[in-house]
Amino acid sequence: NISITNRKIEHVEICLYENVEFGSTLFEDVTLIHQSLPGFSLADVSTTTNFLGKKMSAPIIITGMTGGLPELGKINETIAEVIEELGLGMGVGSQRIAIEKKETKETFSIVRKKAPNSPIIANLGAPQFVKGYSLEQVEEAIQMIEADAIAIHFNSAQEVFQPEGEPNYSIEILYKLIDISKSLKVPIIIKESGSGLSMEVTKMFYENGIKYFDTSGTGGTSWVSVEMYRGLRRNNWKAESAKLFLDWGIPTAASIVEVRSIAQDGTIIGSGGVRNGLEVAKAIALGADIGGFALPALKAAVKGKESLMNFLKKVIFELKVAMFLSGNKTIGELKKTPIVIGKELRNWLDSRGINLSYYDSVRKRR
Ligand code: FMN
Repeated sequence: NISITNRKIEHVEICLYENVEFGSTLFEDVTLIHQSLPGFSLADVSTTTNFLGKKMSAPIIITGMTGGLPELGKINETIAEVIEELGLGMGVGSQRIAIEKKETKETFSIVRKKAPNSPIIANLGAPQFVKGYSLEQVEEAIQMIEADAIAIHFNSAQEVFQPEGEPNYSIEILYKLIDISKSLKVPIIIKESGSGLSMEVTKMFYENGIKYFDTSGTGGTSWVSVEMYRGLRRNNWKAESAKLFLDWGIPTAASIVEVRSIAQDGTIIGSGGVRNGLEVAKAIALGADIGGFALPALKAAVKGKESLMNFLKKVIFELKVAMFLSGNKTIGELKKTPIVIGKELRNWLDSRGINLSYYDSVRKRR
């Protein structure tokens, strides 16, 4: 049986060298309205935002990916240095490895050392809560990096196709997380990992006081595909079925609408296939508070600090241009900006019983 450390290296290697992006975000169905006379100059656009009690220069985070081995700790370190310098935020990858092997803690705690002032998000997997994880492990993960929040990732589609996966997603996870959330000083973020959060799942948590969500919808990294590549290498019979589910899930734009229509007062990270600053602007106009990137940040970070810095500066520039051209000086204004919703996304809303004009008032009321 492959060890958890080898698996992590293989995941990163596959994400870097294979095509792992499938499906659509449906961001192509979101259009911001051009305003010929914005009434201010590009330099006046302000992207500052508050997130988890901290001020950020732009509503952008790198979502949790890695840690657990020296090479992976190095990736965390690079991301931390860059986001601290730019005034953004980040998550770390699943900290299960550091809870089980204490000697790997440093590959996570380096993040807080390099980013003392930025919002940092801890990470554990939902299936661990069926196997005995409780408040103790959650507090350990948070303390390890002095986190401002902890993301609990849901990855049922990955578990199904992972050759050694354990797709056990009993309802006990819900009860445990609600219970744990009541004793924590920082919020729990309910996070998908590429298949998108639905209204139904959002409701389970939101009605019980958990108010942070990370959509991680389809259109970006497909974990079904990552496990398919691993399965093909091992001649695992499940790999063939994985092909059928490569784009399984809720497109990111649809997931943002689903989550916001329930969590009207919640904080939403729009992620999954977000690839540029224009898409961050679209995510926010549609109902998200923050845009999240994983794969493109990994690809840039392995090339070094400057490469990631340049990528994120480009994203911030594109966000500013989208705000300028749509006449929005602040992120607060962007949340209320008019949008046009195209056919497929409109059809998604219709089929899900979300009334378009009702939703328009929901997304703007924030
Ligand atoms: N999500 C987690 O919540 N925990 C993880 O440990 C984790 N590991 C990841 C490792 C890699 C190499 C990548 C690419 C993603 C990982 N993710 C993990 C999922 C991302 O946070 C994100 O939700 C997903 O990749 C979709 O975003 P993207 O399309 O921008 O990559």
